[in-house]
Amino acid sequence: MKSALEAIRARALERLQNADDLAALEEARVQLLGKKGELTAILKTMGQLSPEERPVMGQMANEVRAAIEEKLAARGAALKAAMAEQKLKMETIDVTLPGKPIREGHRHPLNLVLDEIKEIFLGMGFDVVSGPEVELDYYNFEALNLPPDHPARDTQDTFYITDKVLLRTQTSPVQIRTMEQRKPPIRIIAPGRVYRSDAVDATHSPIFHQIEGLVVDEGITMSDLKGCLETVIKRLYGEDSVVRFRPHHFPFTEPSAEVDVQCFACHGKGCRICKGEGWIEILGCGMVHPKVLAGCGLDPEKYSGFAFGIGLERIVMRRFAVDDMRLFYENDTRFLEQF
Ligand code: 2U9
Repeated sequence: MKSALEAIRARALERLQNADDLAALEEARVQLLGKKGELTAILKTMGQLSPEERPVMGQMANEVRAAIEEKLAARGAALKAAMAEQKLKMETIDVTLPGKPIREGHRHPLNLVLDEIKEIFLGMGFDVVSGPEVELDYYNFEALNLPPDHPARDTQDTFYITDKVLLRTQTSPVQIRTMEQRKPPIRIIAPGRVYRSDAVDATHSPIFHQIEGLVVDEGITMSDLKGCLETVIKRLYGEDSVVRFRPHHFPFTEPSAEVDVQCFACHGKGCRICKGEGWIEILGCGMVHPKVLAGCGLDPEKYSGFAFGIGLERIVMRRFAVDDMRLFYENDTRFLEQF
């Protein structure tokens, strides 16, 4: 029996040493120490021993059990430590590895300049307002003193949806709607998309953007118009810009003017950038026609105002020396990521 116990101890210790995970160790524990285990089986035969041998063998069996239990605990602890170390190794982050570059988005050049212009006007006490792109003929033309036979109303230039409904050709209807809704003083800009039935080329698009503005109050004069627009242009193009007002005609303003800024490349001498003119046209403007005020329920004897219109694409093309308007709409990231 002694040699049998010794053999059990030797086999058990070897088996435990070779158990290479916790499941194998648990299986070994059940088989070695459990009710159906070898040690239990041998203890059951103790009754056959002589009374002198019994305590000796009993003590030895206990020693074998203690040795197995000790080995189980030690092997279990070793396996757990190895697992923890393995887990730590797997979770190690190499902070010296180069990161994955994140592709940064870019502001669209039209929005970049529009936001700059909005900031300038907001700083001067203007509100930014918007209105529908699908408009009534009344707001787009009639209320702006464009008679039914005016060339701008030509179906060649305007996208008509029905006789009375169209895609707005300017953002002016927003100003008409504002005058119907608000009492003076009114100081607003109306930026937005407008539509004209033009063929696409480097300088034309059937959809483009305007920023129009309107100021109405008692006692507004041409001096207010000049002072306001000159200030805006100097904020946009630099305080040393030279600005000139040139007489013009619009049906919705009287008098009307176009505003030029002296070419910053040649200082008025004429060059490639200003196409030999020495001046670059920035916007159109004028004193709101009395008929337009009256049509919106404002007494032209009491109120006066000025209005202006800026074509956003043209301004942005010049700012960034873009020579083809189509680049703004094609969403080619090689173009857009330059801004
Ligand atoms: C109301 C009264 C008057 C808006 C104006 C212009 C002059 C103008 C052009 C600029 C370039 C159109 O985009 S463009 O082709 N616009 O020159 N716009 S005055 O006048 C108004 C607007 C609303 C009630």
